[in-house]
Amino acid sequence: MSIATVEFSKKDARRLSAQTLRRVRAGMERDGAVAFGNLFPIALLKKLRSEVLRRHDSGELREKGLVRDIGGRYAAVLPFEGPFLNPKFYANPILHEMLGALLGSSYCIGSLETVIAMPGAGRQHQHIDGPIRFERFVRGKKRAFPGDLSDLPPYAVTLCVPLCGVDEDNGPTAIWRGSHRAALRARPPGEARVARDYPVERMIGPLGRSFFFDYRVFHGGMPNHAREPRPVLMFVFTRSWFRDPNLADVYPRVVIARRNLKRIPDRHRALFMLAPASRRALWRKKHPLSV
Ligand SMILES: O=C(O)CCC(=O)C(=O)O
Repeated sequence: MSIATVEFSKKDARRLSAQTLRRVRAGMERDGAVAFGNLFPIALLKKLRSEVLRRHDSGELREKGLVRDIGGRYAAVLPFEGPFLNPKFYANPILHEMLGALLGSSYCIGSLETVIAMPGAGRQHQHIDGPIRFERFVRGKKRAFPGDLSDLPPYAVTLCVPLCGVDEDNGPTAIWRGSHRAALRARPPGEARVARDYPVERMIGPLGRSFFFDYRVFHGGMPNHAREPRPVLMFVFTRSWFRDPNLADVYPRVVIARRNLKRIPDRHRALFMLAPASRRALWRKKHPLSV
């Protein structure tokens, strides 16, 4: 058994079948991850890759968007500009049908990052993204929520889009299949326990393969032994109320200029609700009636 792969065809571009949606939901429930073939056209992926590598090569990504840089692997927020403003990317209808089936009707973009594993990057620690724990602090002691949150439906899903072919050598993302079901226990398992109880799968494949993973699934980047950097996109979608605590000090999490936001069709605008350009600014301008 391994993580399910759904291959999309031209037929799916019109409407996903109920059976495909069921496969996606079942795969996310069972493994906390599902892989896709042909979600995006290769020509678009090549444009996204050029844009990311241009910003990487010029140093601009690190200078302006750096979120973390550990062991030769860095993550940076990307602006919705150039090819990232193409609706075939951010408003891909197949993608949104699947997201609706997982996150309900009111989700939004949580962030758009690229993670670049440089040649020589080491193994990243196993982790989950953005846990919800509902802890309490009572008389100086942290108390975990005693109930079992394992059955919660997903509150955030990442679409990982590798911008190159990924093999065992150049730093695939490893996913511990099914571990999302253990992540929100009152006592979450440690690294050794996860490795013992859940099978690991390295997400390899040619350019064009992408995958969803539940925010709660244990995962981590593997070493890059190749000579080229390995860029992936981490396109995060969250229920509208969720904010990733790991990005607490990152502002903005969603970067889009006001003039570009105006070009986004109305039906997609809510996706960008976390961008500062979408927010109503209060107490900023002098009110006409104030003295
Ligand atoms: O580099 C990867 O494959 C995974 C990156 C990741 O999970 C992270 O940076 O949090």
